[in-house]
Amino acid sequence: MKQRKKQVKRGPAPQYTRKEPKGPRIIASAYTASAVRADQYPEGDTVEIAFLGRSNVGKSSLINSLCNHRGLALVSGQPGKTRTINFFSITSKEDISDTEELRYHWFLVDLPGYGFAKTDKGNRDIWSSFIADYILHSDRLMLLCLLIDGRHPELPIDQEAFKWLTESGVPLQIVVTKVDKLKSSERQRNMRRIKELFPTKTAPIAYSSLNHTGRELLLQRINTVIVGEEE
Ligand SMILES: Nc1nc2c(ncn2[C@@H]2O[C@H](COP(=O)(O)OP(=O)(O)O)[C@@H](O)[C@H]2O)c(=O)[nH]1
Ligand SMILES: [Mg+2]
Repeated sequence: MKQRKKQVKRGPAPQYTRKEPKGPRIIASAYTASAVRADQYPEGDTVEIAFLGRSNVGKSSLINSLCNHRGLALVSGQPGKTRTINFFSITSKEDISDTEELRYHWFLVDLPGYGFAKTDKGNRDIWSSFIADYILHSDRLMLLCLLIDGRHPELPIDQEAFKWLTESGVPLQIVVTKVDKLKSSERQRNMRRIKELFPTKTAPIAYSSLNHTGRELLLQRINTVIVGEEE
């Protein structure tokens, strides 16, 4: 008996599009300049988002994770090596519909880590004066991300830095690093503690450069600032 061929109804062909993350994302990043004085800052009116934290807090790793660019900022076992302000030119994009996207150009500013230079004198500055100069005088600085190690919420040097920054009036975002190293209960406890010790307008963002936890949240926050949607 001749077998009747089963008729197979085909649905629409699958769309082989590359799945992209939701929200704004960085599509280009490149080192642009290093500076220790104001006359070495890049010229123009490009807005800046700066990153600051204790040496070894995980700042370089976070910058590489955020930009999805391995090796952009140097990840180093030698804390305190980077002693200049480094500017990275960034292009980020945001889809506003299936056919329209917006692109933003900004500088990511990598500030030298503090808490490294030790002197015998009691009145040691927590960071070099050129970092303070930059924070106080850059009128293009829209947001400073202060990085706090998730394992060490209570370091006096971070609290000193926070106090100084709060008094300077710069808009702050606390980013809690290395959260993959914490057990869930410890992570919750430390996040709560950091929220108490470092009160800011927006909640601290938990970040892991190992698995990119927090990346979308931080990119969203940066985008809000760049677009000027914050009051
Ligand atoms: N497990 C883990 N390790 C990290 C993370 N971020 C940084 N590290 C490690 O912490 C050390 C210091 O990181 P680095 O990015 O150089 O810190 P920086 O001195 O603040 O720039 C390096 O050994 C990194 O591999 C993270 O999110 N998770
Ligand atoms: Mg570094």
